[in-house]
Order: sequence, then structure tokens, then C-alpha cells
Amino acid sequence: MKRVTQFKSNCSSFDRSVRSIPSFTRLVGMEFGGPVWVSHSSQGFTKGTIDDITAQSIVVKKDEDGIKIAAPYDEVFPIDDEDRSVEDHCSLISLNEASLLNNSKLRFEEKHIYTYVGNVLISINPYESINGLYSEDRRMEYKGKSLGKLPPHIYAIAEKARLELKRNKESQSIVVSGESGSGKTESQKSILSYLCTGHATPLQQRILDINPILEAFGNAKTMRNNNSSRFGKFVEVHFDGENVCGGYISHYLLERSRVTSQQSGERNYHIFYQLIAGADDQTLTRLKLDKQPHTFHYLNGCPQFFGNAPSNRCSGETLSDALLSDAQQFNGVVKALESVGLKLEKIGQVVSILAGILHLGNIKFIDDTADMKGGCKVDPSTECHLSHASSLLGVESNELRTSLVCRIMQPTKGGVRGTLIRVALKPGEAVVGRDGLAKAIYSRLFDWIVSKINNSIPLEDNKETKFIGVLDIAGFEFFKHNSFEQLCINYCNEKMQNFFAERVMGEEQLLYQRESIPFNNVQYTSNTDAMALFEGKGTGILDILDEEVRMPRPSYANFTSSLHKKHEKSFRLDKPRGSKEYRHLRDEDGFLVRHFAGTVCYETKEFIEKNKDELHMSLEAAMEGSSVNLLSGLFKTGVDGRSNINKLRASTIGSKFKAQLAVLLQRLEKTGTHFVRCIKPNEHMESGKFNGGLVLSQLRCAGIPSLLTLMHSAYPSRIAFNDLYSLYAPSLPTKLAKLESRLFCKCLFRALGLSPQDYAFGTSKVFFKSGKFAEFDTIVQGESWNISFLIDKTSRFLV
Ligand code: AOV
Ligand code: MG
Repeated sequence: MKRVTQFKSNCSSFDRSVRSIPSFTRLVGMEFGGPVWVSHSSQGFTKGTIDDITAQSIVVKKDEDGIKIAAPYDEVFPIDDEDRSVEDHCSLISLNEASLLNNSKLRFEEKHIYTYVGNVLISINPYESINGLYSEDRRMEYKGKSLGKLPPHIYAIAEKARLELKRNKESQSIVVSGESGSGKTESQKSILSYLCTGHATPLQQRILDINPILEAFGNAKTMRNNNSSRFGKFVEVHFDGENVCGGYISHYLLERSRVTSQQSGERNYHIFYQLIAGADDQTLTRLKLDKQPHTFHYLNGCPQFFGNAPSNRCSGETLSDALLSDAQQFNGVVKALESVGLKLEKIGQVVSILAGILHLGNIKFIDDTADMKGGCKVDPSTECHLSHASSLLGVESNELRTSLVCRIMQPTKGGVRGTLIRVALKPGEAVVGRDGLAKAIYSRLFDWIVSKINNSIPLEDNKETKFIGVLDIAGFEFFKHNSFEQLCINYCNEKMQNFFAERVMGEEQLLYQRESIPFNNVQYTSNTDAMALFEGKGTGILDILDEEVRMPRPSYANFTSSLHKKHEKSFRLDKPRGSKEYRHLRDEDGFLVRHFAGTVCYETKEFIEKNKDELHMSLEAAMEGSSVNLLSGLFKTGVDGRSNINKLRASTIGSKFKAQLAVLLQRLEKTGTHFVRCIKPNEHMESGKFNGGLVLSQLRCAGIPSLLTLMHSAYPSRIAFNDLYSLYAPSLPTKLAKLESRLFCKCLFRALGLSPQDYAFGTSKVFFKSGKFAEFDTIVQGESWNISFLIDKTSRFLV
């Protein structure tokens, strides 16, 4: 048969391709008529046979329909051992996207949701509970075992962190990432429960108790996940030796827009529905709530609420969810709040504020015909809501009214502040102010709750104590329309990707050191230029945006134009027309960013307002004067111990987020890091469904193929001497099989005359250069008839 070796030289052209796994050798072994994987739009890859090979492409006849397609070289891969799954993708015979995907699928079908790529754990959401997977017995099994001894598991990663904390006396972190609904939060919960159960002390129990609170206030039902976290968190468990002695939660960027509006089919934060479904009648009467969430504008998802009859989608059908028992959960949340030390009276204030927000949202504004300046007034039909909101928020109803319908301004002339003037607002402007107030109250309440949780856990953060921190951030996202929220999320992901690449390489090189393998430093694709695009001093997106916000009359178009000007020749940033889909946008309406995980077009229309985080002065003052002391506290400035928060608050959302991330990264850099990459098997939250195309695109976004590319220049395939022995000894002459496993391997390699550049012997494993394990395997399998002869010839090695 004609082998494909002569095409080796054509392959160098796709070495530059980011996602391909450049390897001359991977084509070796593919034969005309031989089975291959070829790229497929919905399945990721499908099986076929090689029909022809041209200088540009490989013609493959697909098994599924017999149709022949010409595929580029980097989209065709040899099939080896397609029915045998492996626990570590690195031990696949051929390392490429197709075998990676096939192995993921096999594992998923066997209900093995966890697989490694080296030390990185990949977890595929099963959308069903798997018998015994998180049982107490299972937990015990992993105690004290180093990674790789037992089947891949989230517990193995948690245990690895624990063992390394103990061994290296160094704090550890576990970074969990993945798309919305891929299982990050569940992974975080499993890790925390692994670290905190057993002979759980009251403190450990308290750490576990905080999750229901965070989920009630920070999670919501979205189209992608019924329990989607709308904020990022880094949860630290502090250890004094082996014992848990404290903890700390840092949180990032709660999605504020959800408080006042949601997309069709989505909900506001769980806590609102839990309150309405679960509070007793007496409380509901006090809060002026009835059991009908759809009567509240902020809960029914109607885009506008100016007295129009509610449309169908406002009928409340998405408001309760069969999977979520709001009523039951409310009691759990109240108990958890008590357990973090909130007195019933404070909890009463929390629910007053929540109900106040709901009534606030129902206040409508109409034109005030008596006002010559085109101002507005509260619609008389919603006076009751103004009055309920005022009393629940502890503000005089007339004060709330005036601060909603007009704005106090202090004009400056020539640097001198003038007298305060009152500017009447149009109905639409009053709605913006009202929603701004609701968002400000809710997000500050959330901050306060997290700070109360933190106060309830001792913070033993000194030199002696070490921690294991688990990071659960929102995954890379892009929609048809992307705004400031996506920019922040994707910036954060870009930063974590940067950290991931540096760290994983570092870890890899450490392993070679441990195994005493000589190894030259490896080059790998870096996204440092993307970091500069976001964070560059004066030139980065965030700074340019802040600069515009500080202008007397900021405009999004100005911002976008100066961004384009500053980055005219950048590879990372482009005008919207750089992408076919966004040709309709003008240059000043948006920009494209070429992220590591794909190109996203950001529309900048609302960037200025979203970055500003500003309330009308009068609303701010009204809240500061609230008789509900919890609420006034949220708006007071200069109170002891809060100065830091206030300093951050004074800045923009973007710069605050950047500062928070810098602190987080500093913290992560000082730790030993472990990575969990979560994958979502399908878009419908269904168990047992594996959508190959979707999984492949996530594996790519998670940088897994580039991790394999990275591994390519290293020794990505590795196999323990014992495993190699049991794989091949049975088919080899007994003379060889008698040997101890390390010697067996050495002799076999010498006998086969393998080039020493292609492999390295460590202390427990043999390491192969990319593709070399596959070659080795082919030779052993294909030429075993010859091996006896070779062994005889080289029998002096056997002595
Ligand atoms: P996410 O945290 O990654 O999304 P979750 O951890 O909330 O995703 O997982 C979504 C849902 O998938 C959960 O509510 C479970 O029903 C199911 N699930 C996840 N992991 C497992 C598992 N190991 N076993 C069984 N079911 C699981 V987001 O927060 O939306 O980005 O913002
Ligand atoms: Mg989550």
C-alpha cells in the first residue's frame, strides 16, 4: 500500500494555523483507502476513508453517506484505536483534535464525565446524577492518593491541591472555567464539599452553608442554565496544618442589568421569587406583596411598562420553574442567613429592601402637562407603589417622588461650582433613574451580604495559614449583540487564558525536572498582546473608555473612534466591517476583538453609562437618609472600615474590575494552580446527548487543542513503564517479557533502534515526542514478526 509519507513536506504551510496541531508525523500512517477522521460541521469529526490526495487537500469518502469531500490537510486525522477510551487524553496514540473529541465522546457515553489532559481535568456536564459519583466512599478513596492513581475525578484535583499544600507548604488554587451551564458551580461545590466534609466542624459546615445564600442572591434562571451564576467568585478555604481554620470569599462583577430587565424566558435573581413563594402571610402583608410575581415589572420580563396591557410573555409562565422549588429554598436561605449571624431583625430589613425594589419598579411616570419644561410626574395609578416603596425603603414618599422626577445638578463654570439647580426629567429619563436606583440598591445589598458572610468566617490570613482557593468565573461568551458586560467577562477570560498558558507550561517543565529529563524551554502561543489591548496604560480599551467618561459631554462614538485610531494597525482590534456579519455597523458603533477563543463584535452604544455606575445626586442623598439603617449604611460614605470599598466605588466599573482582577491574579500567582475545564455536551440541558461540534468548539475555546500543540514540542505522550509492559509484553518474545518493566522498555527501544531524540526515560515513565508513541506502536504492532529477530541480534542488551 502507498503510504502518505511523501506529503510530509506540504504540511509546513499549516504549522502557522492556530488551532491545528502541526505535526508532520501525524500524516504518516494514513493510507489510501485507510480510515480517517474528517472535520464535520455538526459532529465535529466524522469517519471516512482516504480517496485521493492532492497538493492542497485530502479527498475523503465519508462513511455516513458515501459522499466525497476535499478537506484541507489540517482537518483530516488518522484513526487509531477509535473504540478504546483512555483516562488521559495525552495517552492517546495520536494526539489531535479528532482523537481528543472521540475520546471525550467515548468517555461520556461510558458515563465517565472526567478525563485528564496531563494535570488538567476536563469535566463534561452529564445533566443527570451519576450513581455514587460523589458518595462518601468515593471521597474516602481519593484521600491521600496522588493524581492518576485512581480514575479522573474532581476529588482527585481537590486532593492534589490538598497534598501539594501540605507537601510544599504553599497555598493552592483551583481555576474552574467553561461556558454557561457547563458545570463550574457544581464543580466548585464538589471541591468545597470534599475539603469541608468528613468530620465537619461547625466552621466547615458554615463554609458549606454560604452557597445557598450566594446562589439565592447571585444566581438566576437563564436560557442556558436554570441556575446560572451572574457573578464571579473566588472562595478560599484556609488551613492550619490539616485543619480548616477559616475562609474568605471575593466576588466579581454582579450582573446589574438583570435586576430591572431580563430576556424572554429568563428570570430575575432567585431571591425575589423565593421571597414571594416562601414568606409567611404576615410577612407578605407587611411587604405589600401577594403571591403573584407577574404583577411586578422587574419580575415579569416586560421590556417596558408604561401601562400597556401585559403581553403573553408577561403572564408569568417563566416565573416558576419545575426544577426550582422557590418556597422551600426561601426557608433554607433564611436559615443560612441566620447561621452567618444575621439577626431576624436584619433579615427583616433585607426582605423590606427587596420588596422596596419590586414596588419601585412598578412606579410609572407620565408627562406633567402643568410643567412648562416638559417634566413628568408619577402616574396616579401607581401612587400605591410609590407609597409602598417609600415606606419599605424608609424614605419620605415626597422625597422619593421628587428625587425620581427631577435631578439635582451643580453646574461648574470656570472651575467654580455654582448653586444647586433642579432639572425636571422626562418620563423616559425618570425610568432610567428609577432603574439605576434599583440596580444600585441591589448590587450594594449583594456586596453587604458577602461581607456579612465573610465576617462570620474567621479570617486567619497570616503567614502560617495557607489556603486552597476555588475560582468560578463566568465563561467566555458572545451573542448576536455584545455590550460592556460581555467585554468585561471576555477580558477576564482572556486574562485567565494567559495565566493558564503560562502556568501549564511551567507545570509541565517541573514534571520533566522531577523525572530528570533534560528539556529545553518551550515556546508557546501567548495572548499577552490581548492583555495590552485591554489593560495598556492610556492605550488600552478600559483606559480610553475611562478617559471618555471623564469628558464634560462623553459620547460613545468619540470613544469608539479614538479606540480605532489608537489601534489602527493592531491584529487584535478591528472595525466592525472586519467581519462579514457586522458590515452594517458604522466604525463608531463598535469594534471587533480577536480573542483567543474567537472574534467578538462589541457594540458600544451603552458603554459610557454602563461603565459609569452613577446615580442622581438626589437619589443617592435620599438613600443615605433612609430610616432603614441597613439601607442608609449601603449609601453612606466615609464610614470606618469601608474606605477601600468607597475608593473603588468612586471609579468606573471597568477600572474597578481591572483592579479586582489584578489583586486576584497576584493572589493566584503565589499559589500552586490546578485547572478544571468544564464542557457542556448539548444546548438543551439534556442528559446523554453529545453534540460533537459544540464540544469541539468548547475544547478549542478552553485552549485544549493549543495545549496539545504546546505538548507537541514537549513530550506529550507518556506512559508508565508498567503500563507499557502490560500493553506489549504479551505479544513479544518471552525472552523480553521476562524482564522487569523499566528494563523491558529500554531493551525494546534499543532493539527497535528508536531515535533517542524521540523519547526520554524518566524515573517512572517513558516520555514520547508528539506522534512518536504512535510510530512506536505501529512498528511494534506491525513488525512483531521481526522483533524476535531484532532481539536476537541485540541480545547483549538482555544481559
Ligand atoms: P455553570 O456554573 O458552569 O454555569 P452549573 O454548575 O450551574 O453551571 O451547572 C448547570 C447544571 O448542570 C446544574 O444545575 C446541574 O443540573 C447540572 N450539572 C452540572 N454539573 C453536574 C454534575 N457533575 N453532575 C450532575 N449534574 C450536573 V453559569 O454559572 O450559567 O456559567 O453563569
Ligand atoms: Mg455557575
